[in-house]
Amino acid sequence: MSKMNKRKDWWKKSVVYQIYPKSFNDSNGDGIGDIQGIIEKLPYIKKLGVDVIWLNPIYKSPYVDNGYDISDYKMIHEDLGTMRDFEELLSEAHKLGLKIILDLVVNHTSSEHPWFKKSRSSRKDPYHKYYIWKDPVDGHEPNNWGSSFGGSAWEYVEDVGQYYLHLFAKQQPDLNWENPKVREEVYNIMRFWLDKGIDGFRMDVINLISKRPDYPDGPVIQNKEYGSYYAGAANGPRVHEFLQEMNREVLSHYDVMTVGEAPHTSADEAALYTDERRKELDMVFHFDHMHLDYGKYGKFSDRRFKLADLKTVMTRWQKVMEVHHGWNSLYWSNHDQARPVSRFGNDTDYRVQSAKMLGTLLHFMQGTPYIFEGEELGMTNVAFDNIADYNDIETHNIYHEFKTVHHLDEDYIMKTIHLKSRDNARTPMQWSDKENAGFSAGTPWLKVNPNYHEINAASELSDPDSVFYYYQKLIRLRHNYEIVTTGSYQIVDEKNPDIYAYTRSDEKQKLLVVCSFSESPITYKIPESLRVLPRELLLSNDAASETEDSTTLRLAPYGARVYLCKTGA
Ligand code: TEU
Ligand code: CA
Repeated sequence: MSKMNKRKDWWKKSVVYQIYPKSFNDSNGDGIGDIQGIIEKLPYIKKLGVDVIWLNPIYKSPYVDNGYDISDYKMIHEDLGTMRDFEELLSEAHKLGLKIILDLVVNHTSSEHPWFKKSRSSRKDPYHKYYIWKDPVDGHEPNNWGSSFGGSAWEYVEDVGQYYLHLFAKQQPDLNWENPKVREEVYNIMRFWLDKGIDGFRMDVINLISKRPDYPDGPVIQNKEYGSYYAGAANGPRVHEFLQEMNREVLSHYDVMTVGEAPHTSADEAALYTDERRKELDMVFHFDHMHLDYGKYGKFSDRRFKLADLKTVMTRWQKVMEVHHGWNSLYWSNHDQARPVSRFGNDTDYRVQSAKMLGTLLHFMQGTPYIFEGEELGMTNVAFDNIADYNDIETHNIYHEFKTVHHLDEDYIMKTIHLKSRDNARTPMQWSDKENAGFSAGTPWLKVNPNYHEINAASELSDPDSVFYYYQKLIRLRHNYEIVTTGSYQIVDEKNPDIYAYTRSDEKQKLLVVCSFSESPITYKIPESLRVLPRELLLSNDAASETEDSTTLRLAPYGARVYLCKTGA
């Protein structure tokens, strides 16, 4: 029975904690994180203060793409546990006031899914049209699209004499959303989980589900071998129609939250997904800030982001969502991205300070913040010397492409992998300085970051000045100050080369957030219009802040401050 509650926007005041189950906590010593392991850590998650847990895929999968290749949407992957384990997790989480959202991966399935096995058997099979098949053009692939994981996005199958589309690995065939039977199957899967009482979905590359019917060639960018599929597959002609149908048929009947992953989507396009009047999704993950350090070959580069670009991108998203009744998702990292303190901060001399600064910068913006497991500890990137120590399909593909297509040298290739591999986020959670960082009594499926002796939950829980307790304060301030949810964003001193400052305003008060990206101490003059206001220090990541006068802040390297200024009666 679906919950016919009026949909509430509880997610606007929530903070989400993302768990990559394989890497979170191993309860049975097989080296793989599992659902019972998550249950063991619910008190830790509750102590942090978050409201929602997002689980990366937990379904049956051959793990070609670590669960983003699903072969049974209604079965729990045997490595993670059983359906009873999941139901126990959901029940225990709800008892603690924690909501759980699942990862909905319906742009594609695994090639091991029974639907695909039937689809590829014959053009006449009723399931054939569940996927996207095209006849060869002049004996070749139907167009020049490349897969996200290297090679062509088309795979030829002799039995049917056609190519099928896979925007990701060839073991991840794209579903044909033009087929109403496919859409009904997806809605059925969603109701299956929603009727168990889950609290929503993160929707994997949901903006790719509607492809342009002419499947046009794409431009060859980032020195790739094949054309980009973004123009032909991102934000396609029927995507909003499909999502409004999904909302009407399923989501509107439940009190749930949705966040759609939307690569290659501008703020203006994203507003069409998240404008609550359109009844599609509550928010989307964009990638504009994730692309600021892309280089000649795209993601795998040794370029560093520029603060000016970060200010431009974040400000654009804040203003567009505000104007269009939309809502932001706020994140620095996830299971696909490098660790924030390594990518945007300083993970050596100023690791703790810069981790706290990055948390401050993000958590006072408009939107729902997402904390990826270990971010609350200031966990860092890893640097495995040998490519064989990496697991991720994307990493292995780029290694091969850089070697065989671009003939780059091993040192440069490994440098870009150290900086950008998705395995940076997937090394086991660091619980203690015990063997395997307390993650497993067995051999972890992916090596633990050797810095777990210094960086781990146990040591941070016993240190009142740790990143963990700072994140706890960030979350508490969001819960306690309505202005963090509702205030209007305004960037301050935009041209400052070292400082990112902004305000959030309502009719009576302003939040002033000042964050330094400099590795040197900075004397910062508060802009005239703000320095005259009475203000209260809400949060700071260094003690010096206690002794400041009203006009000048002396910020330590990566210093951060949050003030509440009274403007009205
Ligand atoms: O990621 C989609 C996506 O855009 C990624 O390919 C991203 O661009 C890339 O990982 C950046 O390096 C989603 C999932 O989050 C990812 O884990 C899956 O591999 C992918 O879809 C296919 O399901
Ligand atoms: Ca296990």
